[in-house]
Amino acid sequence: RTPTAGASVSAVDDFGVQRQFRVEAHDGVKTLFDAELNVQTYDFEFRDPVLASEQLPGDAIHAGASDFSGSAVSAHANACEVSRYMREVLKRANIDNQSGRMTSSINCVDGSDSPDGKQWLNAFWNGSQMVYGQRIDGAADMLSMSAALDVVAHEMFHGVTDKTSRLVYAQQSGALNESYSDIFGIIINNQQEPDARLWNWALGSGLLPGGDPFRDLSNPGKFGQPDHMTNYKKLPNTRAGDYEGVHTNSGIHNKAAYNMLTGTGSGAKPVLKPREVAAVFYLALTQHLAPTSQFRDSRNGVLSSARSLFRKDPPAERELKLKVIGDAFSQVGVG
Ligand code: ASN
Ligand code: ZN
Repeated sequence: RTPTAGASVSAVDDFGVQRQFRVEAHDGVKTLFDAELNVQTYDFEFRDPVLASEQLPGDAIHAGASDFSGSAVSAHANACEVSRYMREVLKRANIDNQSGRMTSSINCVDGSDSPDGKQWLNAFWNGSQMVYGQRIDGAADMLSMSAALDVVAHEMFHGVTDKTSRLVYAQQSGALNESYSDIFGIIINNQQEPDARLWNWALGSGLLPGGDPFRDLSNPGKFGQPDHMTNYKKLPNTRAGDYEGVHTNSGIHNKAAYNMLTGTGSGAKPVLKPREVAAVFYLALTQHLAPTSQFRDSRNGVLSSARSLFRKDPPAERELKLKVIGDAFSQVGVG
């Protein structure tokens, strides 16, 4: 018997992009598990994870001579990418900050939600792992909701929020919970482009039939979200009301993040680097917010984080950064 060992492999993801990722190899069988990052991906084989009779995460994914499916590659490679961003940029060791296992399940369906019991255009963090549905266009054409890195990062940051501030998933704290996930989703998805004015601000591009995304941080109104407190939607605090519109009112806080990332003061270029914005939001989320925090608390937490992170900057630079942040929130009516 040969011992299990890490191996780097290359395969095509659900968007048709060649990805490199690590697996465990044993006697010619590869398993979708990166032991170094502690990221593992499972197949739920078109069962409904909400049913009491079904047990997540499902089956480990193996490949011999044949390749891994595009859906499996997407979920695994994207989770590994978020793990690396957490480690390298945020100095966080995975979702639990203790290098704990990060688990994803693909091919999940919602039997009650989809007529064929197979198509389920959503993804969620269930309190301990990521769960992904998929789009099915015909017999063989399938796209996992894990294909989009921004969606994967969004779900994984629900895990980070769960382990840190524990923002209650209703009303303003719930909209903050949603917005922090959107913000890290977009920042991680655009990490290769240093100038945020050139970013793709849409979340979930290419996932839905027709390819339309579902939110846009630069233009929340495009998907029916408010971008200012004067248009805060007072939906009922019920499941049907999305708990007072946590996926709607998040647009206000998302737009503040967009303003922060693109704000130039009176200069020619954005004042804050994306990694600086990531750092101040991360510090705010993990150190300054609490379960019942409101939009105003996020503004104060982000400003406090910026004051401590930029304390060694020349005073004029620090003041400019703080002004861009304050203005970003004031422009959406969070004063
Ligand atoms: N995709 C949705 C989200 O992460 C599902 C949910 O948990 N409401 O917000
Ligand atoms: Zn969410």
